[in-house]
Amino acid sequence: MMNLKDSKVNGEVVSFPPTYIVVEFGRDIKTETAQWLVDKISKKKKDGGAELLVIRQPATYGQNLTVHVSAEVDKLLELAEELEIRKRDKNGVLREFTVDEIEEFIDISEKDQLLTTADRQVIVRHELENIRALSHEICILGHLECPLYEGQSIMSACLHYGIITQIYPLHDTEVIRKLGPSWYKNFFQSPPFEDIRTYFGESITLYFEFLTFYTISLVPPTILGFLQMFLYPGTLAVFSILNIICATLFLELWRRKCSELAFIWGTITMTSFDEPRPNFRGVMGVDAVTGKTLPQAPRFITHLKMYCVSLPIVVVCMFGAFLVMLFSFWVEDHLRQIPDIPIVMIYIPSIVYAILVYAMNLVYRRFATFLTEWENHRTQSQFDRHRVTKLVLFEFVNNFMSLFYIAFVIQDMELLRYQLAVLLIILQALNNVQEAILPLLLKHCYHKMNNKIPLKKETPDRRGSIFQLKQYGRLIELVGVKELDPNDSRIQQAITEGSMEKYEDPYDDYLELFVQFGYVFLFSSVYPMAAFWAFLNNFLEIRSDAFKLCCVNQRPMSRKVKDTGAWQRSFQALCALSVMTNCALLCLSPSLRSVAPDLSPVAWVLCFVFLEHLLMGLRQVLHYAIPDKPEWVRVALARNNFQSKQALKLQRLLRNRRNINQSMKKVF
Ligand SMILES: [Ca+2]
Ligand SMILES: [Ca+2]
Repeated sequence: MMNLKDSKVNGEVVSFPPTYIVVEFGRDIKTETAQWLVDKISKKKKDGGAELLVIRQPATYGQNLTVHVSAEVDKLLELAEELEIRKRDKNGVLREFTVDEIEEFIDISEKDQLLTTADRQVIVRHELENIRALSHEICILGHLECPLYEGQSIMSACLHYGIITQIYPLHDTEVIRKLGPSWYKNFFQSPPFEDIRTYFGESITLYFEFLTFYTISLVPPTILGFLQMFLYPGTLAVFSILNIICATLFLELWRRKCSELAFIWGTITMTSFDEPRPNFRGVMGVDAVTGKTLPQAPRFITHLKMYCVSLPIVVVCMFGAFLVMLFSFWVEDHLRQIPDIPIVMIYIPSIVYAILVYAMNLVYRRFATFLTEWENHRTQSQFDRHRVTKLVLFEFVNNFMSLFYIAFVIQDMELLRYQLAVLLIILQALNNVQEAILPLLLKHCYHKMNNKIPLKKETPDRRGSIFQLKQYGRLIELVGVKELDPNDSRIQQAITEGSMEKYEDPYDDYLELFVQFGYVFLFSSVYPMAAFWAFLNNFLEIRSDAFKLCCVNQRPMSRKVKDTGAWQRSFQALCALSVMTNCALLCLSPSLRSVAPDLSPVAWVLCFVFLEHLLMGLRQVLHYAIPDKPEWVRVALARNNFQSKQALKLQRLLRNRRNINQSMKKVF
């Protein structure tokens, strides 16, 4: 697997383990600040450091000061115990790893293979993020304008102030060379989930599990769609109802699958009392659950901020987006009424609207992240959940409101069908090009350009003007930090990957599926072929997203998750809404109306209410009939609980017996 790599520095061989995390500093970092940060990373824990290994990259033109962070195997194992990382022991039982019991997990000679690269990165990243400001450190050294409060994560603060430009893990080229092709070139096998989890971590694996599960779940609606279109055209009502049942079943079964996966991965026990996220602000205090000293902040303030400030703001933003949409329709309507207007003019409002939506999205995203940060959620999963909820509400207005308008205000079903077809066939295909192929082309061009201007290595005797040197970090002399061998392949790799696009979390990929799910199920009674096009796209999506992760983006940070969080709820809300829209569309459809032409409008409304309640009831029944966790997971969880209680009892018993024996000895 991974061996220690040797670097030669000034004749002496420096052995430096594989780089887990690369830290790139800002262009005009001060020497004292850089030294302070590097010391923090390598200092002993009792002095507020992280006890990690640091080595710097030799300065090259155009590159900021960059350091590689790593740790020795023994240190990683020790930290794995501290972080309560769960591993399978030799009997195949998943439990918390401890250094004392290492022989029960793996032979001591193979100890460097126990932790996956994803584990190692999580550990190193965690240690970096947990360098917290001490009580006397009121600002970042050398930067009075960047205040710190006690217990704040120094790395997060530096990222925030731009003192550190990025912190990223490096790809493991050997692993990716094997993993990539078995994943995106393999068209008729499910993705190698276990390998993906080992390399990318739980959060990304869960996305691919979800994508695969959803794609398979699209098969019944696709078949139903074909049957309805070509064999039984008069059965639209039956088709719509079956379609909604399919969607409901898919979401219920996914929940079960999710808890199975979370159990196997050992993440099912994650709670809101877990480790606070690095940006969590609070006064240092004793944690009520673990007794450790961690930042503490009352939860009710977060709730107050969420419901009294964020919620009204989000609603106003949604309303604003809705008004923009209405205005674009209104302008288009007016343009159509002008006689002899060139056809191009009519499309201008839609184009302007599309550009506006794009711009609004960009601004709103930053804003939503800022708001969620301000709400101060304790764990990463809470933060993600609340951020996603805010974003999804806004995206809902942008993506679906115009279709609602066409369906229920203009009531032009031909136009609606045409719009859906364009969105599902052309836009999805274009999106895949933009997602995976375009960045690759750009990267290719960038490299061609870059190769023409070779990176010049700076040698001590060929130093440029002071001005240039200041820019490229040569003047920054770090005490006690060794330098990588200039021929080390990690240097070029860090430079290349540092310029790649970041992949923060699978938010955009989930969003794509969310929007598609809406197109397929919200208006399925108008466009039954939607499921087929979605299926076709997702079949390619599994590959293009895999390709994107392996070849286009920076290696993402591995993250632990136990479920699809806010997405599960968003999909469920969409599913409930699709019951209403489909019932309404059916009650409006001329084919159904022709069955009973004498029915009064009131009777149709009653008909809608009856049908909608019936389906909602059915959804509820399915929800109760299918338990969230499969029986075996519940049994296994109960057994784990029981066993740990027994172990505690046994420990207590042994201790008591020892105490009694000792006191007996004293007596006699
Ligand atoms: Ca796509
Ligand atoms: Ca995607």
